[in-house]
Amino acid sequence: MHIQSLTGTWQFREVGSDACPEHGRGASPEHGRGDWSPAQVPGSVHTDLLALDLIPDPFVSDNELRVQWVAERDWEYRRVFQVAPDPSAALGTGPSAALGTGLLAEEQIFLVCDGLDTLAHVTLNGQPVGRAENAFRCYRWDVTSHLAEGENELRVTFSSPVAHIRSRQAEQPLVSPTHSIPGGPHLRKAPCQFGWDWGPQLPPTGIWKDIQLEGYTVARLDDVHLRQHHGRPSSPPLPPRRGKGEVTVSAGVTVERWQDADVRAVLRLIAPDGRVQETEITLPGGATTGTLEIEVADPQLWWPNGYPSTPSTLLRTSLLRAGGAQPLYQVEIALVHEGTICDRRTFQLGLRTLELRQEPDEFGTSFTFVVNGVPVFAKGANWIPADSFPTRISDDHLEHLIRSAASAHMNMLRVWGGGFYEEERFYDLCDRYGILVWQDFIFSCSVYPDDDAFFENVRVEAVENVRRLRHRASLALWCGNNEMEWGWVQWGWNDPDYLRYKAAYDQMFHHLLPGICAANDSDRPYWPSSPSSNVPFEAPNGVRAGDTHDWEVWHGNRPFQAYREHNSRFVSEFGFQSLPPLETVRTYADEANWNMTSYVMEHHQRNAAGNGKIINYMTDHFRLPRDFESLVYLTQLLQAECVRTGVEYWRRNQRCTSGTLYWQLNDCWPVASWASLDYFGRWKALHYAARRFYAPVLLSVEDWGPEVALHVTSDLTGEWQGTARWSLETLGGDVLEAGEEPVTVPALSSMQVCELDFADQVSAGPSTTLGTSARRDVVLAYELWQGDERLSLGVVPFVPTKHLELGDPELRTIVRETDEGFEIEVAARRLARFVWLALAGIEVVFSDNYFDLPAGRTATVTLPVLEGWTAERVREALRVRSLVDSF
Ligand code: BMA
Repeated sequence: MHIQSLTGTWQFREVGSDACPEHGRGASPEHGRGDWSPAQVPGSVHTDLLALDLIPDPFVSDNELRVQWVAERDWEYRRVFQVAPDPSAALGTGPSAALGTGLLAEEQIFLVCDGLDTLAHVTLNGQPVGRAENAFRCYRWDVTSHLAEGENELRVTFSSPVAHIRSRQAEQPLVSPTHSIPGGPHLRKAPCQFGWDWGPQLPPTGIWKDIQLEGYTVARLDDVHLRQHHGRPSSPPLPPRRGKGEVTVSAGVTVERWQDADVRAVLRLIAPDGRVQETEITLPGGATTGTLEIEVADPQLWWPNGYPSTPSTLLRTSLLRAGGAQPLYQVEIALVHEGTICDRRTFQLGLRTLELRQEPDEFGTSFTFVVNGVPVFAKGANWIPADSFPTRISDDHLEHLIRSAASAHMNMLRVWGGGFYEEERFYDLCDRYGILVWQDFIFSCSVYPDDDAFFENVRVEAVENVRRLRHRASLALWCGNNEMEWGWVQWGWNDPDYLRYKAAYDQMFHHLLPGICAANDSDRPYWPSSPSSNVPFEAPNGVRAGDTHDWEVWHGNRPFQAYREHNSRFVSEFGFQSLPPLETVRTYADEANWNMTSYVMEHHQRNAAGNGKIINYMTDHFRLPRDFESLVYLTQLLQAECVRTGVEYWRRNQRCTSGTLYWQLNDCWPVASWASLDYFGRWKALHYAARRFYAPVLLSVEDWGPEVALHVTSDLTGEWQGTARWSLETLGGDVLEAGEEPVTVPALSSMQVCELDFADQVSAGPSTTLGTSARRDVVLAYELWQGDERLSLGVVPFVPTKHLELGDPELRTIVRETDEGFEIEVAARRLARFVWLALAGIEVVFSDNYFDLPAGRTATVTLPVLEGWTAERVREALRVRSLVDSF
């Protein structure tokens, strides 16, 4: 086997219809048509033009509108490369020359394009090689007869995705989301790139994944199916296992052959501690399939983040996690012929069992992920593409996002169907950090074509992606699409003209895709749509079975408390928008536009009426802000409070509900949105709140006016014991009544600790001890303790926060340097709501932020080591504010 990578520096130019006979259309001449310029592969036209300063940054101001032409034109990429004549005659010393050495000596040479986005026509040395029309497929073309010794020229011509969907849409109008360029469903390309209610209309064009030449002579590995069998008899051909806890890894290999020679398939398993186990089989001449298996010595199980955990691990994980810690095995499969490796693949494997438990119960039918026999409450969020131009997402940024999810105690992300199947590095990180992946197939909020060619295109895409990802420990579920079953049932798509598309929907999501999953990944559950009840077209968003998207709050304008009327089995979407942090706003709007209703701020808000909704909810909760920075802060508090209200309720209600994935984790550009991490990865208030409301042991308060109930919810796999303390106190700290309760919570459960009725003290009527004005000066403060460690601290007011008589809390801080970084102690003389810490001149993630601090309490916040920083410098740079400073 020889591989010659073709990634790196290419050239590109704009072309006219003549250059792209397959999908061609005209292009106007003013943007350097005809001139070749340097390009990067993987990359895109937008990022290449940006690098050359030929377009303004589309994420700044309303520049998006100024670069619309880019996706409306056709573009051509070319690369001239050398291929060495034979193994003994390497050309030069450059990396590509060295890699190319020997390629021509192989009998079969393929051009392998892992991702072409999207409508591409490929030629090698002027001869057509192939066409691509699906950004989610890998294209593999035989170029043996096209490749020449010495210089070769590869050209990839892309026709405009926008022109394509426009003309297809004119012929065959299909439903697509209101915020998108109409017609997106006609093209197998990330739907949100045509625009979404949080995303710009900037569909990229280009070679967006690896591209390489692969040469073989004897055989290659066509497919490898890794499976694991845990401590139970498995179906033949695997022999029964001896006892519980034993794990066998099997690898089904399929080989493509050009010679009938005997080949050996070798399976190597490298344990997390480096121990190697190896086995092999011989595939005699002509044989194309075989199965290898290894019984894993002392198997170490993979677990979702936070599992299994006990009270002692709880205290250790309360620190910000520095890196993933899941035990991962490396698997290597090699195909060997006469001592030479013909082909080789490597995989990262986590050992675990996984099941989606759906059993009848008093609430309907359960929907619970069970890993290694332990029912897991899914805590997480929805994942969207991390950049409108995905090829520029750095490894560090991607890891920051996944690590941030894990730091907030998340154990599941849903790769939403409006983006794309993610790259290997995404799943590598999810494996490492213990993040389960709910994987949608890429269909969202639309009606899709029903013709055979479209179905065949999707079939190949689905088989490829299922086979690519099925070995992943993190992969928990295949889901047909986003919100399309709901669309058919409730969004008025049932027009008689559309019946044929409904039949196609039924065929695609209830037959074709589940069939592909069953045939290629029978170890993983398939779910028809999100949301769905699993009974076609029956109550897709119903609360008795399956998952739900709860948009009553936000889209339906209902108050936050309305979540408590929604007894879902699994909430896979719900959420609330906020503005991104000021530093992020600064990247797209200059100070003159720092106003919620300015043109630029509205341009960076894609949900019609979104800003109005935020202000509307704000008037329910907070006083109107004194300046723009305070506005940003308040929008983030609202978002955090909203999602907290939902999650705390559903975690309390975990006998019924088995998971919450809020909408959405991240952003693809700087914008007002539902994300808790903004485009740059900055933590909004919601992300800090998630770190509290997703904590393994949670004290939450069910508040219905003067009556409240304290609950403790535990995800620990063992019993938890501790103490809940509460006090009814004035904002200045005078305690009116206080109490404490010892708490013992059984594993994986939630329980009410106590019910408190403060009607005599705080009800609105005239007979109360405290009059109306006093209710504005009193809160319930609560704390949860494990031994002498305080796990959480919070407050519940009895009036809307806007009516609290907050005064200056006189916040005082002490900064200390520690072995692990810095420690900041914050103390309040009066109640401080939503204490907000920042360091001027540096971006940091604190261990906690935007938290409540009742009078007389101290909170300790930690910071990692900051290169070149001393305690003195932290002290000087520290900014501490709270709610009272916002109005
Ligand atoms: C959900 C998602 C997205 C959308 C979000 C916010 O329904 O599936 O389509 O962006 O709501 O409206």
